[in-house]
Amino acid sequence: MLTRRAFISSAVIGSSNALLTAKWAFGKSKPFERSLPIPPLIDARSVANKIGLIAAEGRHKFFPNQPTATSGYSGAILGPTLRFHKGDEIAVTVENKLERHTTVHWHGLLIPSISDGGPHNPIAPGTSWRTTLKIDQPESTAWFHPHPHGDTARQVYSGLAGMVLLDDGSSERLGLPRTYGVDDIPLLLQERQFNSNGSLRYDDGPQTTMLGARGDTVIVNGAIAPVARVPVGLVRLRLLNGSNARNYDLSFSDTRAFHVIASDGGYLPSPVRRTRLIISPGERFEVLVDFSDARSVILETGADQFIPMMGMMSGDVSGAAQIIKFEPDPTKVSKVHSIPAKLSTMSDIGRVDGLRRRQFVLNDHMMGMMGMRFRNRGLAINGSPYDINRIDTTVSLGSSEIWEVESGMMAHPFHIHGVQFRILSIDGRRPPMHLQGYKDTVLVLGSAEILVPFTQRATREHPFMYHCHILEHEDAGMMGQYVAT
Ligand SMILES: [Cu+2]
Repeated sequence: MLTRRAFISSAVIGSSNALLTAKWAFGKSKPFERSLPIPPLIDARSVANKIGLIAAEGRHKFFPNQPTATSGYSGAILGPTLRFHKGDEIAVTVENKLERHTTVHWHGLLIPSISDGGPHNPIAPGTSWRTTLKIDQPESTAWFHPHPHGDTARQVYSGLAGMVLLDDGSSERLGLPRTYGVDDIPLLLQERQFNSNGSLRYDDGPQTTMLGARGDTVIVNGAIAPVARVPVGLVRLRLLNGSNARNYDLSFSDTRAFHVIASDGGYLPSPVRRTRLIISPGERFEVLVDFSDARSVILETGADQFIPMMGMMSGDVSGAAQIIKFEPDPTKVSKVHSIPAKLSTMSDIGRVDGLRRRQFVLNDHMMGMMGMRFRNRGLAINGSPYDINRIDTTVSLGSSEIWEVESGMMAHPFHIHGVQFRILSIDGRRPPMHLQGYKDTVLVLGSAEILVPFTQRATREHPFMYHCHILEHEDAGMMGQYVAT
């Protein structure tokens, strides 16, 4: 088990000054023993663009000799990584062998809502769902996960999630690392809590609804404290935060810099040098890390500084942690040693005056409970908790709008289905460079203005969702529905 610094207590959570000094003081080092599991890759073209997934329960070994009950797609936990090529049509069949309804949402894909697995496309236990995904968007890292009405958090927590690599040939053209699992490594980050018998612990109480399910253990591709043997040279990490609620504040133990090359929707115009990177639930970033010095290094996270204070945290959760160790292996030949100066020709945002503006206020529990601002209690958007039978917003297909999103007391990762947007401002200021590319999820603490092009059809029968990607918030009502016709 990962140990945590004992002094991260509810008293310091929320106090950024205390966190800044406390952030780097780790407890005893972790036993990085287990090799990083790499989910099997299915290149859709190698199977005639026909993909079959089976959602089922399984048993996965987080701990030696102590299997844990989990769920996965065609395996005990998580799913295969799927590579889809631009221009192809992928026929997907999902068989539900779970004992509850599920769906499969293609997070980040630009597909019509009828093809997507939102709450309106449930798959009953023992049945199958067929869909066709027409891939027509830039190369990027997306993912898939359940999105059933009211049951998303538990299903993702139990292990249902997988990565999608959209491929348009750019990696080859740009000379980026692209050998899956060798120098192009998927890192699906999640936070879990375990009972002493090794079973996954999920508390049902109001604290979980309020703050989302959190834990004291970070898992990477389903493994605790793994070690990745990487080539001596440049390596690409595809970071996906698949946690229910936890934000990671990533950096390397030797404070080395790395380059962010892509956000949710694809490549940035040019690499952005960083030493820290915050990634919230639902977000993806691709980074290039230079292991040419052949030195081992650990990817770490600071404590989640976006948890509200008020002493609500019980236990030592979402604290600073060491996540994964990288051990460069001189016998692995690295093909890539230089970072391209230019990655994409992303268009300027252009004129935004005259565009329709809408406001979305994310009402969180604390305000609702105190009855300070809204009539209804609990989690909602613009005062209305999610109703599967109510359309909240209607946009015109082909138009662009500016959405102004305002948080409540805590930070919420706001996600919109079926779009890739651009962030115009965060709290009135231009976003940092690595957040200026295409996004489908933005962490909002305060306010954000986003420019959203609606290119995918969503009907009344199959509306798209917009919601907080803290999965317990989504399940409890911080979600709305929009139609694009
Ligand atoms: Cu939220």
